[in-house]
Amino acid sequence: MVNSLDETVTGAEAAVEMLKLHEVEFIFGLCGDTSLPFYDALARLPHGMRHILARDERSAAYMADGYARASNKVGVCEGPSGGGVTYIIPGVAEANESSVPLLCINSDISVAARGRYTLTELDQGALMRAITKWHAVVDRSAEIPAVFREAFAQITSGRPGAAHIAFPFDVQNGPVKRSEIGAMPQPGQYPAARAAPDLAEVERAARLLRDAARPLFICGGGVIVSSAERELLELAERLSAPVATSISGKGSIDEHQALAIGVVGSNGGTPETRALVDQADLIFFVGCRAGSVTTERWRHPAPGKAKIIHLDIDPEVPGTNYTADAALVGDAKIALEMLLAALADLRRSPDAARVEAVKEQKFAKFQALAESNAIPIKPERLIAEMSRRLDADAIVVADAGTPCPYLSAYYPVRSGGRKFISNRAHGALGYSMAAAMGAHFARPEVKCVAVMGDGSFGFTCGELETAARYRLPITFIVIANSSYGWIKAGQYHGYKQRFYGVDFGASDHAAVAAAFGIKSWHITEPAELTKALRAALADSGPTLIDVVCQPLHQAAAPVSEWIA
Ligand SMILES: Cc1ncc(C[n+]2csc(CCOP(=O)(O)OP(=O)(O)O)c2C)c(N)n1
Repeated sequence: MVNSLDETVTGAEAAVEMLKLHEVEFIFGLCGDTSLPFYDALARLPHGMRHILARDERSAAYMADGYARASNKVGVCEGPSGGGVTYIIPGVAEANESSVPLLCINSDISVAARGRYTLTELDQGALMRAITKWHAVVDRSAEIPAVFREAFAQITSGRPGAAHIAFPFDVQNGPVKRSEIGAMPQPGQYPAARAAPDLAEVERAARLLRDAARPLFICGGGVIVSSAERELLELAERLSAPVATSISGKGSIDEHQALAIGVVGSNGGTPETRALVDQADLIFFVGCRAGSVTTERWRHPAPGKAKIIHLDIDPEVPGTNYTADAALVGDAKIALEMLLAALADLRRSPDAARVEAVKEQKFAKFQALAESNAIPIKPERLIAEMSRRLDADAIVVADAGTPCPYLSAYYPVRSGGRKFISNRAHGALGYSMAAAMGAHFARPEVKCVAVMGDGSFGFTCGELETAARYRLPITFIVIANSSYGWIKAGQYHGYKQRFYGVDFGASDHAAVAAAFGIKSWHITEPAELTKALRAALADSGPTLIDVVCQPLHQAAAPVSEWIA
């Protein structure tokens, strides 16, 4: 008789069980020879997970990334060995640097076939070491349960990030004891464990906040990851402190709130929002790395001018770019709760009028351009139309180029879950289409919109087939200017208009979408925008609007290097 404790399953079956036990709902991926046992286990077992077949491993990883950002759960992607690994890299690197919990599994050649010029052989561990928080090459099937437990623990604790598992073909067929398969409590959720900052630092920070005359918050993605929006607003209101965000932090505060400034920095910040940063005598960075874009290359705020409080889950962050007068290492929600307790008696008289005046000034300039009937269509006109037409709970995903600065600056979002997503670690072109698909699977009840330049479209348009196959009700908006406009604008403003290697031909992106069976509009006149957007957003399937827009170098983009 078989002792049930000795009962075994295959490595592939164990992997499927481990994913299910970690409450995985979707696996975004692309098939390959070395993945056949894994796919067969997915086909046979009653796991309830849905496999979403992508047309490029890069997209599979971006889908998992978009899913994770929109759901606060782990995103899972998979691909085969060799090219499946090299093609999946951009999505893994972006998620890792953007603190998004992503688990990437690549199947691999058999352990027994290593070193014999085997097709698709590649040192996956060496490749992934540089772009993940944690990685493992599973050499023995018995290790599978522990490897998966550790992968989930690593990416959902501390600063979230990406994990990679290389899963050899023969290991997928090897034995795993059923008794070893199991998950820790709260599997697949993040943050998995919330760490509190040192109490003495909280008290130091509270004293600094009490003493500051004009404190200002700059929030990064950490506020949303930690779901600390309520605590942030309460503390800001008590201090009457303006709240700015980085691009990744957009949505930390409802941008319609009186104290919300919006995005600051070189991409999406404006001279008006910069002035508020410069006026502050204390900057409180919350879940924000104070990187080059948010701080305009560490010039705003100017080092040494204002006092700095830096709160982050990653102990390496405070002190890296600004000397901190108080450094809080811990979860944003817990740290802000502790500060609220330490400042329980504090009530500053409201100072929202100063922020309101600045916002009015910023939006007055925008509005004047948004009303323009000029051809080609001004980006402002499109963004204003989107703000009018989209529901407050819609999720907008923005690629680099025109979409990112314009939406960051002029598309105000509400708080409560991520409503604006952009790949700000690398800003690699061709992210938004696939990431919006991932966001849709996370939040099927809300409208997801991807906004991309025509450069980005060229990177990713094969994925329109996926949107058509699953009939995803996503609206794709292409801002067409027949150039790598962001770089062209750099040449215009910084290199005396010597344009070099930045222009490409005009394509009919609506016709491309139509060829995939997607309803589409090609728009050249401002007056056509309203009707097209209304119809596209109301449609139950995928839609694409191709908008021929004013080139970025001629536009009044909220990009500080060009404004200067
Ligand atoms: C993969 C990748 N290669 C190069 C770049 C550098 N880059 C940043 S913006 C940009 C131009 C974007 O062109 P497009 O998508 O057409 O948008 P536009 O700027 O014209 O609005 C380029 C090439 C990048 N971000 N990603």
